[in-house]
Amino acid sequence: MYELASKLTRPPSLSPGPGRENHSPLFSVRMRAAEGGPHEDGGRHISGAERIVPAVQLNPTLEQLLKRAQSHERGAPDFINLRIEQLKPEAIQYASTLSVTTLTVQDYQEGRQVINLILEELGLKSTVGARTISLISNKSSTDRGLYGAWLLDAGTGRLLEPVRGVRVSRMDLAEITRSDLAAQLTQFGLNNNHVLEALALASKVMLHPASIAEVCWSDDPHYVTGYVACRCFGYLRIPYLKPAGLDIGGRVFIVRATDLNQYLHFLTDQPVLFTEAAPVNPPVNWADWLAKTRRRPVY
Ligand code: WAQ
Ligand code: MG
Repeated sequence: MYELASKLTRPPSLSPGPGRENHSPLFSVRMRAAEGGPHEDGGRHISGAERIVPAVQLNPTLEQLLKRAQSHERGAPDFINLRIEQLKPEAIQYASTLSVTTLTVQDYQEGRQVINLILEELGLKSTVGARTISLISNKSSTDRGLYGAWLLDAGTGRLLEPVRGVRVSRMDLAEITRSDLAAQLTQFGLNNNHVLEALALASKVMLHPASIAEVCWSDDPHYVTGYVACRCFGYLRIPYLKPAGLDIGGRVFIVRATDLNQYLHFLTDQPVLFTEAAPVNPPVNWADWLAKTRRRPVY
């Protein structure tokens, strides 16, 4: 009786969609691991992950994340931070992931060139693309503590604070979305954690109107695929963005002028659960894709 009454009185705008009919509390679970001490003391980043799960999933999730931290190809961490926080139900934002398209390229030099071309399609100056690529590829030993993303001002091409990088946090795929995406990605042999997690991260970043584009490639030595993401073209995977074996990767968010504190708060604190998945498209040669794409200057 009580259940029924509460359902009838819930305003229509708050009615649960797919993946959110379960009202048990959700928890943000975060893991970050480093070698040579904590990140903030200059430790070298090994691994990090973000999950949002119901209480019954806490134990298995913690076990998975601990195992991941301890079996990473980047090395053996001597610092592992695991953090659990219950989320307020009304604070959670529900959203759809970006569509996924793989643009095939021959090698990483061509891949980086394609990033430049896509950023120019968005109306960005060519210096912005060049700066973005040089920031990630020249990530240096003085950036040892950097385990987040750089913010690059689209207008001035300058780095915004915090120079040490911002960590996007409190986002995950709902179970229904994870299985939907897994089924779609499997068709193209792409069903792996790197793709699922990067897609959740990029989709969260693009929910904020100040985000124009994100460029990323992995710091895992043998994961050479990266992406450029934006609202209009979605998540564009590029199979080669660095030579194999290199442990340098990173993220740059290209942003328009905005209230920086509010932007950082959204990226780090706003919980976002993806309860819908946009399509995963078949791979396409980058030049064919570009020829069919209408220029979308958003900046
Ligand atoms: N927030 C901000 N920056 C982050 C975060 C985060 N939560 N996680 C990682 N980074 C930054 C950090 O500087 C890392 O060094 C860098 O990104 C790379 O992180 O479609 O695996 O976790 O096939 O190594 C992309 C392609 C994979 C996936 C990206 O990144 C696909 C990847 P990694
Ligand atoms: Mg990594």
